[in-house]
Amino acid sequence: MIGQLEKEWVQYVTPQGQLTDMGVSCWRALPDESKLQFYRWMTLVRLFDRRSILLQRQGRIGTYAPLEGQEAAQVGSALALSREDWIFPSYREHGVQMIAGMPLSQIFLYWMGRVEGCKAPEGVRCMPPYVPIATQIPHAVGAAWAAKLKGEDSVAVAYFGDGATSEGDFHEGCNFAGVFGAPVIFFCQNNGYAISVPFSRQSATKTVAEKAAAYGFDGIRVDGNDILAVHDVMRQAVAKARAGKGPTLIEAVTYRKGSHTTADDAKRYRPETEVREWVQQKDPLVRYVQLLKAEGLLSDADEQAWEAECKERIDLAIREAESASPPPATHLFEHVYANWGPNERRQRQQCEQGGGQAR
Ligand SMILES: Cc1ncc(C[n+]2csc(CCOP(=O)(O)OP(=O)(O)O)c2C)c(N)n1
Repeated sequence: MIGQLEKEWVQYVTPQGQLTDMGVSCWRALPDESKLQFYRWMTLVRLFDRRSILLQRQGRIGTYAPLEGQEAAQVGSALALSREDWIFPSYREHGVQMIAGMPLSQIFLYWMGRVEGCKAPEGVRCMPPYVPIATQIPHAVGAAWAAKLKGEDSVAVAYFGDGATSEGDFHEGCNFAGVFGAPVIFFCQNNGYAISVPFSRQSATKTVAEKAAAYGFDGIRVDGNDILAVHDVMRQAVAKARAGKGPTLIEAVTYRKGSHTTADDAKRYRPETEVREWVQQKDPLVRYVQLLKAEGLLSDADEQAWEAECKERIDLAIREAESASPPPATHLFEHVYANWGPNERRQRQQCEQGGGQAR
């Protein structure tokens, strides 16, 4: 069913790692350092993701949302943004968070259930992960509109999945953005499923991108496993928003290789042949490495050296996150109610009397 969606999209690098006609000029225009940066970030993100799943299995972090398969969509889009842009992620955007400047240790802290994992360092314009589906969309539109009213140059990006397009927040956000010309980018990673619900049960239109027409702005569909194409499409959407030409809806067609979260079993609802095709033939990192090697920009030794460095960075981040002092149990009561009722007051008091330490 995902196969049926693969019509009329932007693709610069084929699954076999070859440049398409459209891809050649984009590739020539990019400096080598940017080409290598794409590879380095995708590798770091993938190794972080694999390690997180191991940590979850060892009971060292809580339920985790894997992203393997979506590295090109996340890295390619995030690298087209600048520090003044506002990012509104869902719970699967660890790659986007890293590029925005969120330290790896803080991303681990988030998955350990720590409030410290939500607060971006000063100057990092990345919101905490939004778990209630699509709620980040109107917030992103609001931030974009505010920037426009203030005469700032920044754009806002809402990251969400195909499932989010069924929520009212998506339609309200798009409608408002279209009417007011807000400098916002709606970046949908269509990974084919909302937990177990396939895209064909999510939408009566064949694509997400075509929905933009109803709101009066551009929608574009891109091979989300092709980092070169994703980056270029996002770069153009950002330039358009900065120039005051309004929003864009980008549909990056991709696939989550693993389960929805570590609490899910995707084997129960996805055909094995479909998974095999995406995993073995369409992987975003494998195809890009093939291209870099064919172009003489990456060797096996470079690859090994970079993977070793990523592992060191990840180890260090885990050590930092695990050495953080335990949170007071009273944190349970923070950031939930503006005004406490008698039950919350009593429970908090009991908690303080009990020593107030979690664990
Ligand atoms: C408002 C709301 N309804 C339901 C849920 C339960 N839920 C968690 S993830 C999810 C599926 C989301 O799918 P999609 O938007 O495609 O993103 P993906 O997980 O595939 O990245 C649902 C329904 C939720 N978190 N929030």
